[in-house]
Parts: sequence; C-alpha cells; structure tokens
Amino acid sequence: MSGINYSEKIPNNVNLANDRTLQRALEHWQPHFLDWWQHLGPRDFQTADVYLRTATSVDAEGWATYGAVKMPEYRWGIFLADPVADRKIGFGDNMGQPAWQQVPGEFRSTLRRLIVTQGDTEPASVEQQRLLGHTCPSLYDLRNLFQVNVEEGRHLWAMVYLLHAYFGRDGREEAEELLARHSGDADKPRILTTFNEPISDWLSFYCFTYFTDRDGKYQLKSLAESAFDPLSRTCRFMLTEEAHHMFVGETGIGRVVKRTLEVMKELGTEDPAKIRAAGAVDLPLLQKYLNFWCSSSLDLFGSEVSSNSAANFANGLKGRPDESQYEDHVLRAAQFKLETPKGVEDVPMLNALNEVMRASYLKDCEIGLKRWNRAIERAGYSLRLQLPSPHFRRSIGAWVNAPVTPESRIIPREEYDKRLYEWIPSEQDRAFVRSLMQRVSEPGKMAGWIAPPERGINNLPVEYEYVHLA
Ligand code: BYC
Repeated sequence: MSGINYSEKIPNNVNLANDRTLQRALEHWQPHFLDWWQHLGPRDFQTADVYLRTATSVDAEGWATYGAVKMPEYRWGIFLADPVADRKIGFGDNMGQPAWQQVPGEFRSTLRRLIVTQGDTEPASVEQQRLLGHTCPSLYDLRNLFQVNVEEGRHLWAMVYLLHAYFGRDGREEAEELLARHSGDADKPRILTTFNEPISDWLSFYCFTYFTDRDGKYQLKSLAESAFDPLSRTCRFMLTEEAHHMFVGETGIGRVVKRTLEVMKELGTEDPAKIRAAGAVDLPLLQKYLNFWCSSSLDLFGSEVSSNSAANFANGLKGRPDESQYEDHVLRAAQFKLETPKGVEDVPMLNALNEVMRASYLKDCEIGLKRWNRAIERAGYSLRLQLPSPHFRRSIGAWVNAPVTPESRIIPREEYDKRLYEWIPSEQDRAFVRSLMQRVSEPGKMAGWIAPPERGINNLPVEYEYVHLA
C-alpha cells in the first residue's frame, strides 16, 4: 500500500485504476489544475529545471526522491498515509466506535466545508507567492520556494481527491470552485483572511511559512484525528511535507537575524537607520513583520467561543492536535477560563477548543523565537524578539478590533490608531524591504540582507545550482 504508482496519469496509492468513474472525474479536473498552475503558479519559471523532492512512498523510510524537474511536469498525485488497522474514533460522543470509511449523511455538509476550507488555503498560498521568484535572494531559496509551491499544489490534490471520491456532484463543483476563487480577488477571494494578504517580499514569505504554515500544522493535526478515516490518512501524509515549509520559515528568519547581527557588529551600531542604509533588516523592523503575520495567523483558529468547534469535536469530525496526550476525550463536563475584554469568563471547554488550539500553537511559535534570541544574546545585544499578545490586531473573535498593544495593554482607541505602525510595517517599511529584494541567481551567491544557510538540500553544497534557469 505504501508504494506509489507513477505509471498512471495521476500518481496515486489509492488504487485509482480500480474506480474508473473517479479516475475519469479526476482526469477531467487535472487539465484545469494545470491551467491554473500555468496562469497563477510561479510566474516565469515554468521552464526552469528545479531540484525538487517528489514523494515516492508514504512510509517513514525514504518517502522522497530528489531530482531536476520542470514544475509543470511535477508528479502531483494522491497519497494517503497507510491505514491503521481497526482504527477507532478517539474523541467526542462516538468515541470507541469504528472510524468511518464513508461520510455519514448527517455530517456531509460540515465535513465538506472543512475540507473545502482546508483545500482553499493551498492554491491560495501559491497565488500569494507567485511573483517572489523574481526577487529571490539565492538559488537555494528559489528552490525552496518552488518546493513549497508544488507541495501546496499537491495538498490541493489531496483535498480534491476527498471531494471527488466522497461528496459526489457537490464535491466536484467545490473542486472547480477551488480553482475559481483567487487570493486577494475583490469578487471571489479566498475563504480565510490571511490567504488574501499579499506576500510581495521574502521577509513576508519567511514569516508566512513560519506562522501560517504552522497553523497548517495544527489544523492538519486536528483533522488527522478525524473519525472520517480518508481525511485522517490524507492529513497525516500532508503533515510530513508541512515540516519542510516551517523549516524554510524558521531558518529564513534565523538567517536574516544572523546577517543583521553581522552588520550591527561591522558598523558598531544598533541604529535602525544606519542598519537600513547598509542594506540589512533592522531588528525592530523584523519585529513588525513578526507582529503582522503572527496576529493574522492567530485569526485562522476562529473565534474563542465557537459552536462550530464544539459540534465538530462532539461529532468526531475534528479533534485536538495530538488528541492522545489529553486525558478527557469527551469534554462534556469540562470548563475553560476564557480571557475576554470584559474579564475572565467560564465557558464550556467544548466551545473553547479553538482557543485551546491557539494556545498550543503559540507555544510552538516560541521555539524559533528562543533560537533567534539566543543568537542576539550571544552577539551581545539586549533587544529580544517577541510574539505579540494574542489579543493584538485580532479581526475574528472576542478581541475583534480591541485596541490592544502587542504587549497586551488595552489603550484608548485614538492612541492605538495613531501608534499602529509602530507595531506593524508601515508603507515606508514595506517600501524599504521591497528595495532590498534584488534577484540574486548566481549559484552560491546570497543577497546582502540574508546570511547563507548552514547546509544545502539533501547533502548537496549550498553552492549547488538548485535551479537551472532556462
Ligand atoms: N477568516 O466559529 P468560528 C494551511 C469563519 S492553514 C475568514 O469562529 P470555526 C496552509 C469560519 O470559517 C490551515 N473567516 O470558527 C498554510 C466560519 O464560517 P462558516 C487551513 C473565518 O468554524 C500555509 C465563521 O467564521 N485549514 O493549511 O470553529 C500554506 C465562524 O467560525 C476565519 C483549516 O483552517 C478567518 N480567519 O473555525 C498553505 C482547517 N476564522 O463556516 C496551507 C479547516 C473563522 O460559518 N477549517 N472564519 O461560513 C476549520 O477548521 C475552521 O473552518 C476554522 C474556523 C478553524 C478556519
């Protein structure tokens, strides 16, 4: 089961050849996907040879092979993690019953909505990043961008497979819609807020892969717990790819910090203006980018109090990440102390699961900050990068539009409006970052605002020609 059949038009490990109707439906969708990729995927690099990894098996050992591929020829396919024998539902009111191999009628529209929402983010991120190739800081980074992009494309395939295989005509229509909505489109935007934000510079790309892909990790982990087994297996495999995306974010920001510290040392100054004049990203500017993307990504967990999340959990559709680490898997009696602008309120735990997940996500976000701050400390500077308060700049939930500073202080609205661009990038800040974004595409060369990575891809040297520009 683990092996993937690459001899078919759509590589897969789901025995697609045995289900002619499904195979035909997906083969009908395939050219629409390729057309979307050509028009809204990475612009101007479709003929380049990119050193990409491709999934060849879904088991733990060596699921990937590496080689030069032109992106439109990447073998996007349908890969599910191996089934767990006799898998049982691990949480909610149906706990202990066999996992579902089909969609129960009563949960059809909710499950479809969850799958569509997940699926919508994947092509959205490719659209957001489509122009970044023009300003890559190195071929190493360009290759990583494209790796992320093709894998997001494959994650779209994963969700489209579920829609086609389990949701009939509605599912096929939703699959078409996934290619019809576009990031930032005034009439047909992507579903979730963050996926309509432009990513027009590499600092944003690293922050997005650090914060937003990490939301992906948490959402996929919670869907991997689902009683709907095909969804669980699909998400389990997607998670193996997600790790690299967060690596790109964490090491990308780490390399920016490293380069900035070098410039600070060379110049003997912490003055942001002098650091900018030397062509590097001053740390307060980086902090603004962290504030922007972290606060935006926090919205992706939904409202603090959510009847959707309560029903999804009770019905077994969506669990908590790593559900087995908890003792109570039913949560009918548990309460949660929720902080709101009016004070602390007791709410049923079932309704507070978005907040529970947001809190564990934030803890995970701290890991990179600790590492970057260690580098700053070692270099002898007192500044520390921080995560913004989870109540800062929220546009969903209990803290929506509340005038809260990144340090969690509630301040008068007027002061907040006046000071907002002390905390997130102003147009001037963005223009400066854009001015740094000059393409560097000679093997081994690096833009001046970012340090080289510690090592290359798949044991190759950093100087390797990861993208051969045709
Ligand atoms: N923007 O009860 P509520 C990834 C909607 S990232 C716009 O507060 P609920 C990736 C919500 O949809 C992971 N709308 O929250 C990363 C609902 O609308 P409907 C993506 C929002 O339902 C990088 C209404 O508000 N996966 O994979 O408990 C690159 C009330 O909802 C937002 C998923 O998100 C928002 N920020 O939870 C590539 C998993 N927040 O349905 C990929 C699937 C909420 O009433 N989605 N709304 O019309 C879900 O589990 C849930 O839909 C949410 C919201 C967690 C998003």
